[in-house]
Amino acid sequence: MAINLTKGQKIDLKKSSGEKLTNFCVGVNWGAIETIKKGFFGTRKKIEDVDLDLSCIMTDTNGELIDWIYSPEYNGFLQKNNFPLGKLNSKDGALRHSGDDRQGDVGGDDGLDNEIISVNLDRVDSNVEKIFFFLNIYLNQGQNFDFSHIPFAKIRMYEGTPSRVNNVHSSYDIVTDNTYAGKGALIMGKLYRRNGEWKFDAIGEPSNDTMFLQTIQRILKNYSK
Ligand SMILES: [Ca+2]
Ligand SMILES: [Ca+2]
Repeated sequence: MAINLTKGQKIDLKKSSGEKLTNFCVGVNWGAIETIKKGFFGTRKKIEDVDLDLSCIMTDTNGELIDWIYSPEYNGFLQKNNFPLGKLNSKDGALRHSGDDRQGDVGGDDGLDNEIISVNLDRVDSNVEKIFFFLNIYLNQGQNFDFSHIPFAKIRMYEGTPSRVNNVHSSYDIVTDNTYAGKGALIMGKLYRRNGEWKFDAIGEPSNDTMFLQTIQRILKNYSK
């Protein structure tokens, strides 16, 4: 049975068989906003793209940023402002992002996650103490919505690949939780080492950050030390 995560819940990374869970995916599944417009010539469907960005950062025992995964789509801006450029793989090769999805599912839930970070805990650099996962809505010009407007948005940890879900370990539903209404960013949770084992803490802190750089600052200030 998959665990329904709640804010602040700490869980062991164990399979139902009791074995350690070391290879898994952290994925987010969401839909575009589809509305039916009634007009003089009948009804038509309006589709508004929803660009969620799943990212993560890694910190060391001092809480300092030592690695990151976020979209290279923002590199023009990042370069101009002297921030580290976006990339889809961690330096140690332990975490890999499936790539940027800028629309969300159209025509209903396809059952697959739109952005996925694959994790192999056995390959994580020994200097990495914590791995934080977070989610931001990227709003194009003229767009104005928050988590509560998205038809569905679910985060889960599962065994499998970006295109195949074998076994769901845990999940949480963003849009049906009132905590996330009016918010466009979310610190989902962290993987952390404790006595030689990896554990997961479902932080679940929403915010109004309009860019992922603000969310990174928030994590480094409040959670990484
Ligand atoms: Ca995206
Ligand atoms: Ca999907």
